[in-house]
Amino acid sequence: MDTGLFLQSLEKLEAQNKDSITLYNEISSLALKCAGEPEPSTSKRSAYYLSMEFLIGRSFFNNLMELGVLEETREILAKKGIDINVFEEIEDAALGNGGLGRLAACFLDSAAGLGLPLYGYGIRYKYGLFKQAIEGGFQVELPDDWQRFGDPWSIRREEEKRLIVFADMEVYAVPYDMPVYGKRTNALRLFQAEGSEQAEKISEYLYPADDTEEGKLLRLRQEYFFSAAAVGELIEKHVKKYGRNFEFFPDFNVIQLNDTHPVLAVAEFIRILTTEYRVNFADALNTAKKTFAYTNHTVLPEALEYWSEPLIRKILPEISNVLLKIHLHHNKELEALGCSKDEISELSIYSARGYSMANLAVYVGKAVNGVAKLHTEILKRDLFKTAFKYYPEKFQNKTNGITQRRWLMLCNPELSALIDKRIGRQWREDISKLSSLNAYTEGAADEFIEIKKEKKRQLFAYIKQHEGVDVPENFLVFAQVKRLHEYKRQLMTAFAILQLYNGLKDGSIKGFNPSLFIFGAKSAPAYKRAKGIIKFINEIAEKVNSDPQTNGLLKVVFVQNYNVSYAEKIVAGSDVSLQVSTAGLEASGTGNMKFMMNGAVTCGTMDGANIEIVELAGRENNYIFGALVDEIERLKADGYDPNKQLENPAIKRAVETLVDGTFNDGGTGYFKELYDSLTVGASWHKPDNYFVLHDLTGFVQTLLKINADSADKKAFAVKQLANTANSAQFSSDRTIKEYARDIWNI
Ligand code: 26V
Repeated sequence: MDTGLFLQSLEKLEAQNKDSITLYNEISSLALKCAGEPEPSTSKRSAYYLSMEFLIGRSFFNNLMELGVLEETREILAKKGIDINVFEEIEDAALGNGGLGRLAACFLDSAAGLGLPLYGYGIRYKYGLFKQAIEGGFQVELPDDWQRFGDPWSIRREEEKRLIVFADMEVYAVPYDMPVYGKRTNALRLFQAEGSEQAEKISEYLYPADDTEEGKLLRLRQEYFFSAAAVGELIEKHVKKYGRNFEFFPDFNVIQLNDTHPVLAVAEFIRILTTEYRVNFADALNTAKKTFAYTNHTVLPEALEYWSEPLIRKILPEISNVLLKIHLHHNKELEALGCSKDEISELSIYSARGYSMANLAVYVGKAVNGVAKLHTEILKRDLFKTAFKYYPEKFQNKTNGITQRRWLMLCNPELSALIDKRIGRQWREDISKLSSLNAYTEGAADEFIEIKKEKKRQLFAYIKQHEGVDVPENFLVFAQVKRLHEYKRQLMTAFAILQLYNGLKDGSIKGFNPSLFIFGAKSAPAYKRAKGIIKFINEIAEKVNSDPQTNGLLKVVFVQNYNVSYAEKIVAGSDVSLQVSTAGLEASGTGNMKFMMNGAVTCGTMDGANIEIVELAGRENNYIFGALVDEIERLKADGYDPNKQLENPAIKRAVETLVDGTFNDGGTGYFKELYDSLTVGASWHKPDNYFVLHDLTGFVQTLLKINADSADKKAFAVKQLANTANSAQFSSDRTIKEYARDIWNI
């Protein structure tokens, strides 16, 4: 970065009579110019991260921070009479749904921060994840036209566009590079589809509904589109530099598949080698096996991808041929390994359900990793049990992480300054140093309390402005912010709040400290139950917040349009992080890590990375409840009957509000359906599939325990600070170092 040039030019910048969007674009463009182009890799091997989603959030503040000019920019603008915070109106780039996409963004940040050559490849969606409004308690989806403010952080590479060929159309993939700043400048390369009107549809929307034939086809086109563009480009670069010596390709390139969405890259790779360069199939497959690695992000069966053969054949006949060849080759290999018939059909890439992207990824991937210790164990024990039997050497764990630059330094400069004061600034370069803070959890507690108060003030002001809800400063803050899904059990939190409310009203709960529950979540547009849960929470919020008998003690707010920027405020201003998924189902979670780093205690189940969080920060500094994985498995085997739980009057009272007229779902039938899902089940699942009622009582008791413990402000702050002090392990710097060492060899 030419800092001098940037600051000089900024001083000279004419700011009068310009609106904030114009200024935003001018300052960003200036920074981009002064920072210089993304650097080509100087190390032998580079890693490429293929992902359908990159949830980068707002670039402006983060990039200026990474470039080391955020504070100076703030000051220069202030002299001109401009508050830098006006740029908070600039939209987030929400090119992702949740954890998987945000993880990809954190990884890019960490690799650049560590000076490692990692490049992202994805899709430049015209519309990111929908913007959510809450109207009458219901989720309303609005298009997210994120580029309407301009896109000053992207560089269009017209000359590097590639033609992607489908049987029925040809599409240009035009790269846009977003620089990723750190110790070195890497790039996120997003492809935009251009050509005919039909072609452009490919990069129009993130995750188009895939419940129609048309939607599925579009999704398949998206997956192939960016995978083929990425792989085509890497092969072309290799040939230009090293000729057709593809056996050396893996010496220079490693491709990480972020879940199965980019797995067609494998088939495209083999297609190009065998048809365009006449490499024989077995050699091409062998090269692929040394090039690709696969990360699994969920064990939920409904999220595992299968592509029907006729669908693939219809638009990608050559890919279909390659897939069939891989499948046959694989089967032969399995026979040679001595697999039984059943094992072969289990591992098969092709079956009656179509092509299994996961089986293909496991077969070709040189490494297969889960995203937290428990998750990886479940992969080995359950989902990929047989594959693990035959290819144990492939399986690895890589516990997720988050970048401390955005999730601590940027969103919580106050806490960062406290850390500087106590342990010096080295942690900013080497996050492992953060553990020295353990010596000051007592000594710095008072100061921490003041900082938490300030972060709450900031959060409450924002909530007041955006949701119109007033929260007094003394409230303890519980937050559950994440995608809306039954397995994450926002519904359980809703019932727990009702139990607290009932207890406060009938006087059975005494000495309760004022508490706020924050929810933030988007539901997939077609996911009826999730939408019902949003409405239910909003009905509860309305009742609780308007009850003068209790609203000095208990408040509930569902924030609209939860996104990266909102998250930055919520993680810094909360006291308690709610991570209450059914054990075994949350692969890792990464929100849990953000809260921990900002000094919130975790109230959660033994699931995903929660296990590692309490292992490191101490069980005594967190609040664990609920059934363990084994117990869930036993309950399933023994026949769990949630109706027994309804014999408990407190549970019954909370649950029956779904059907007893207490709340109104506006005639949608949402609430009755939720009630039925818990009590009678549906054709595709048993009642209370996620054990909400089973864990509810323990959850309420734990919430009350936290509430009581929080009365001793100092002791509680010590617990919170212990979480910050032990959070270095959850930096994505650590995760990226592990990928670089164990999988990428960069
Ligand atoms: C996708 C779908 C789509 C169909 C309906 C049900 C369903 C449920 C879950 C998913 C998620 C797919 C992958 C994913 O986003 N996994 C998340 O990855 C994060 C980063 O590794 C991890 O922290 C989260 O625990 C995991 O849910």
